[in-house]
Amino acid sequence: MNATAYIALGANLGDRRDTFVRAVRKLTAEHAATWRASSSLYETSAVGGPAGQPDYLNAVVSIATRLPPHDLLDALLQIERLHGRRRDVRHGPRTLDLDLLLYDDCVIADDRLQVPHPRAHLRSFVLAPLVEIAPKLVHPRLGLTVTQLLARLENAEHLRPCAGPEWIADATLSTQHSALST
Ligand code: PH2
Ligand code: MG
Ligand code: MG
Repeated sequence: MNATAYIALGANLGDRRDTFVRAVRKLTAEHAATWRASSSLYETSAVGGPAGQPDYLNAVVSIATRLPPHDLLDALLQIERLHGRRRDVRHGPRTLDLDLLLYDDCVIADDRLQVPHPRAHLRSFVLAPLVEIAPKLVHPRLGLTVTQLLARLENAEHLRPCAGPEWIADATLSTQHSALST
């Protein structure tokens, strides 16, 4: 049975948009996942971490997947590594961050994985794209919709929309092409 998962994408190094496209393409091509929806791309100032970091590109996508949550986490970490992700400085600049935000209405808290993502409800660069694709989605731990959570945010970071949801077309099209050619 397929689960619905919501994944946040973030990057502030390299060709951020191209990285997003290739990451979604990889996830859907190789990891038993089907793309469902994607938000617009937003440019945001870095929150936390060392001062003077480049701006982030942020987005959220939803997928249907047969992977159990921990296997999906492994797939996301593997794709981060493929894009040269290093984990030396907390909240330091990164080529690619793939955060599992929600997995159906599961609540998971173990030493590897926390779902819903523990900071998702605090960050407008996560909530605003999530509201764009699933405004009625309920946060299973807090019992509020993502729209309500976004409205409650104080000091929300400013988001600059910089591409509509069609950025993903490159990723899904290529998945279809590669499916045809194999
Ligand atoms: N991710 C972080 C830390 N800070 N700031 C922005 N604007 N966007 C992010 O995705 C982000 C961040 C840790 O994952
Ligand atoms: Mg993150
Ligand atoms: Mg992360």
